[in-house]
Amino acid sequence: MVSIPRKIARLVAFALIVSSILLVGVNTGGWNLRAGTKSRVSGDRRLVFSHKSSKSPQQIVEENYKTLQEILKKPIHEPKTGNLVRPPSDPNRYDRANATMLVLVRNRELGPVVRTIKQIEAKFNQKFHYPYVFLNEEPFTERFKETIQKHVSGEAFFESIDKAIWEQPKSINLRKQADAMQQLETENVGYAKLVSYHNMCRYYSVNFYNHPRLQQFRYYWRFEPGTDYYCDLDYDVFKFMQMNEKTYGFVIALYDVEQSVKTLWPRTLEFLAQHPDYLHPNGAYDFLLENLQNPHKTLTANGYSTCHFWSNFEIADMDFYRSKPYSDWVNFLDSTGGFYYERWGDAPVHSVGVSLFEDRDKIHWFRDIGYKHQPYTLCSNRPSCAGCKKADFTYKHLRDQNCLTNWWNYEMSEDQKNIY
Ligand SMILES: Nc1nc2c(ncn2[C@@H]2O[C@H](COP(=O)(O)OP(=O)(O)O)[C@@H](O)[C@H]2O)c(=O)[nH]1
Ligand SMILES: [Mg+2]
Repeated sequence: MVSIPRKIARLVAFALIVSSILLVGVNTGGWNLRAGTKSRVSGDRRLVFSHKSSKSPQQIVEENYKTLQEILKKPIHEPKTGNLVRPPSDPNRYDRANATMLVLVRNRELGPVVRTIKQIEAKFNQKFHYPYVFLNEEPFTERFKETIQKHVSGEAFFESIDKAIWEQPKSINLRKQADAMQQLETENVGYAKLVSYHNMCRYYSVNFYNHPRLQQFRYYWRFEPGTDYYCDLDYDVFKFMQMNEKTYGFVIALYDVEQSVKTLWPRTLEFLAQHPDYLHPNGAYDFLLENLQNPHKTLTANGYSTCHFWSNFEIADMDFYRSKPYSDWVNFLDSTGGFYYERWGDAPVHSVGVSLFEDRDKIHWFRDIGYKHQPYTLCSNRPSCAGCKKADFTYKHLRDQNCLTNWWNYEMSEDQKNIY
């Protein structure tokens, strides 16, 4: 047995104490939660992470990375659900799911967005002709619209975002915000002082699914300019979500910059104390509470592992965001100003929301979609994936950012693990 370095052991102990204090504060709500067990509802009322390890965080990083590589090296093809909908012979007469491709983008990102659209079309959408929704707080230029039209097979909607919804609320205390942004910058948090980035994170967390154009849609595939898609998809991923009752689909799972989400979890616990009935009995609590691989992150984020699904690719059901638990929660979060006094990202917000309020079996890891957003790539061993290095997640010094193995170890059922 290797002993944990003393400094880290102290941090872990402190984290446990802090989180217990927080938990005691909210455990009067009387909800039932499992604690590290796989039973649906346990008699234990504490929202705690109960897994222990005698290994050091560094050893866990290495072990988890090795596990990730082993998983990715295993040859796979498609989900073995037996109900995959194949490309129609005439996509123009295809009865599509109620779904859209979705991107928030600036006019100046035309080149990178076209590059990504070409890949999405070649791998998937030329076979199905799903529409696209382009969102922007500025009007799209004619050049942007005309160029896009040449590359999309489905209908394109170019939509403005109401400035009153996009911009930061008047209730934000400007002095407090300036001090907080300065502090974040001192801590090297990216985009600390870029208000537009905070607006973007807030918009994708709290507002996008209420955009008038998106009202007509249920599912969306979010993409970003400059991202890469490597694998052919020969089934309708939206119908896959619908027919298999999936709410949220992702490819990459990571830890976050802990200073950006210091109070996201404490605020969430305050909310849960008022709404314990919103919690799903089969939520992905271990994913949210893990503290073994990066204990300093869980400590700084006051009990939240910072693990999240990387939302720059996601396929999800907006009816979930429109439901009372998620929308009440994000409106509460918004009222605290945390999108501006900290730099809460939409990725942790979507991830915490879906992990608390949805059945974890409805969260799907799309192992067959090879994907890259700098600096992370995820590519399985699939013959129809081309151009990506398989089982090579990122640069060596960033391997500790991998949180997918936690998802695999703590949250995936055997059925989920064997779906490919
Ligand atoms: N319209 C608009 N889109 C934005 C703005 N800021 C970011 N985005 C978009 O939001 C997404 C995330 O931004 P990005 O710069 O890629 O953030 P990162 O991936 O976290 O580094 C991308 O699709 C951007 O094009 C903005 O101020 N206006
Ligand atoms: Mg990006």
